[in-house]
Amino acid sequence: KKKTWCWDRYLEEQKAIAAPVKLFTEHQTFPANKNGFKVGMRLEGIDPLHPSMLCVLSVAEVLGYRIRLHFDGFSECYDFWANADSPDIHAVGWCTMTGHKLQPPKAYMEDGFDWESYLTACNVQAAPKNLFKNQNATVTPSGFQVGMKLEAVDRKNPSLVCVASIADIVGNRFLVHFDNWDDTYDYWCNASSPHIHPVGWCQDNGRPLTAPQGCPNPESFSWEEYLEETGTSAVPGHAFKVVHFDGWSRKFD
Ligand code: MLY
Repeated sequence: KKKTWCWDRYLEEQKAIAAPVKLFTEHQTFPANKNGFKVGMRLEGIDPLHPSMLCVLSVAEVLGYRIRLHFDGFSECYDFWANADSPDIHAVGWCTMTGHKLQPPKAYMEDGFDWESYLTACNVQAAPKNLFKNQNATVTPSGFQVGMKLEAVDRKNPSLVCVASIADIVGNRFLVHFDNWDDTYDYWCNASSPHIHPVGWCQDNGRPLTAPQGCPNPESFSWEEYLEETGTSAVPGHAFKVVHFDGWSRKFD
């Protein structure tokens, strides 16, 4: 007779112990509705597959400290899970307040969308502002400005370090975008991310730098020329918070 799998026997066989429950925060332990989000509430949030876009979302499911978010008007197959304190979600009105474009529900793509009439028409509630824990991270990382260039790991192709730009800044995080690539490669990180480096890092470390897509001579890419051509500047070296080893160039500081 086939025995069913169970933790006790598995741990015994593996001569392993379970990580003690006390190591976990209460949010990581057992499902209990410890967050105030309720199914049906509306909010604004980053699309994980297009991190440059903020979209109209609704809470589809609540499980412990996790919430399943749904893109209004789109298939459930795009739903995703987030922690209730995720920095990727914001209260209704946040986009307008911060000058971000909000991607409306599918049916509202053509005609104008506004939250007030939408909430009334659908007879639904906006998630109350006090549920969003991330709104006080307002300290802008010093030195980073939208449009500045850097060298960044392509997290979908982690062996590549590529020519990238700062595409957006929110609180202490910024959006890394790869020059001439679509936004599906974009990611949000902060100044202490291990995935980002100052202009000149690849050269100083004898590693190949992936030039922008469509660059006529990717082999002979030169930062000096590229910055000049695009009228942009490099993120200053001192803005990066990752520990730099002795001997790494600071020529762009
Ligand atoms: N093999 C992939 C590599 C894409 C790399 C994109 N990075 C640089 C943002 C392709 O050519 O589609």
